[in-house]
Amino acid sequence: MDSAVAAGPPPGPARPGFWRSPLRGPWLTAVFGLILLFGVTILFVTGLLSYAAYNPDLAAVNDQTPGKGWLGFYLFSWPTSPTWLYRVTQGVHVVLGVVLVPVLLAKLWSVIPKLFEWPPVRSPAHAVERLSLLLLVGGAGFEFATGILNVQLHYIFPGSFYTLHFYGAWVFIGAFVVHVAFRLPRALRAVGPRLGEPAPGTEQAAGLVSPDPQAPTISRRGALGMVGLGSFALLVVTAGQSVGGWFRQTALLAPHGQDPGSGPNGFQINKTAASVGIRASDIGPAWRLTVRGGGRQVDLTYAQLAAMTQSESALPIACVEGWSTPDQHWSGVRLTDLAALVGLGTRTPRVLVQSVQRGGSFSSVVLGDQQARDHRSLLALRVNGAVLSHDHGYPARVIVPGAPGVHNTKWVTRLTFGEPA
Ligand SMILES: Nc1nc2c(c(=O)[nH]1)N[C@H]1C(S)=C(S)[C@@H](COP(=O)(O)O)O[C@H]1N2
Ligand SMILES: [Mo]
Repeated sequence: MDSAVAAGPPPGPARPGFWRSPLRGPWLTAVFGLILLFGVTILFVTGLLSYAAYNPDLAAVNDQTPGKGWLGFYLFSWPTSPTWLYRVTQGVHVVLGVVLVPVLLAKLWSVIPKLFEWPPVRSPAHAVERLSLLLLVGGAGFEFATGILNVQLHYIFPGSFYTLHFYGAWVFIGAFVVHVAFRLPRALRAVGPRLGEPAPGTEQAAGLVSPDPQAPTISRRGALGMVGLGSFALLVVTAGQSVGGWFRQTALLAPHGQDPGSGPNGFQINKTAASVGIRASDIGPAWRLTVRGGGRQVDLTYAQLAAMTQSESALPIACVEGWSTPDQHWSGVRLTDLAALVGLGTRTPRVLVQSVQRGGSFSSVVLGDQQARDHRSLLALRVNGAVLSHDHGYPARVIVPGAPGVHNTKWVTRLTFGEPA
């Protein structure tokens, strides 16, 4: 090893003179790092919230990450108010994730010379540090890549996206915390005392500054501005799908398109009836709603359901993919009124909701007591004054306040109150 060190790094990226950008230095790296510290913290918290919102502890049909063990220590029952709760937490998660991509790439670019550090391993402590960097960089790449593929390509990892993104998040955040603990003091020194000027004496120490820089073609502030502009451009072309309504037209990167159609049913459709194999016979005159609970069962035709008291709720749909709709005006039968049919009205318990759809991870879901009991929770028959379209869940769909879109099961045929016990 000693002779290898004495001989110096091999030709190529391990030589200090190989990297010649005059922009690299502790200040630029620290600014990107501090932005990521703030952004990643928000991503992590909103990501954990999203997992909690799925009611994973209620039932196997809800939990897509079995075996979470004590990683689920923080779970709580997701509130139904404010009605826009998940719309905001998940909109922030997805939009921020997209907007931070240029910052992440710029941060990685700014520290590339360190990737080729020579010798690769100096001591056991150095080996541990480099391994943690592998988890940090690999974890960041993995989380951003799986997240973006999911929102853009609409579940290319059937069923396993949650598992990958969830466990990936814990690995990444572990490495992130270690990294921040070691580097935060240095980063703060590099941006102080005055933002915009590298603090004297810190440049060489960090090993980021080229010993043989090329002439600059842009200033560091200019480079920062370019990255900011990139992030801003991404914000402008993605945020519209989280805001929904008119703003959807601005969401040029929205995977489901900018125009969800017009009329009362003219809002985003997650999966069309055809795409999940709903047959005309499933939702034709033979369709029944079965309500079970407390040892009783009631079967209702569409006409009987429509003859019950119809209640109204203005509620959004907010998908895990980050898109959402503004409030739609739903009308239908309250879940508490349906529970009352089997004698459970006053203390409506959790409910297993099942659709006519065969298979597919969203064909059934368990709603918590707080969701089933909320007077705004409906089995909706109509939206914005019209009968539900086939694609929005005709003859009947669930709509609950504050929850992820996945809780709003379409083409419902069975409600089992108190299940699983
Ligand atoms: N049966 C069934 N219900 C479902 C789904 C599904 O695939 N099948 N998708 C869910 C998801 S993930 C969302 S975001 C909402 C979207 O409702 P929309 O298509 O009416 O906008 O429906 C939910 N209900
Ligand atoms: Mo969704």
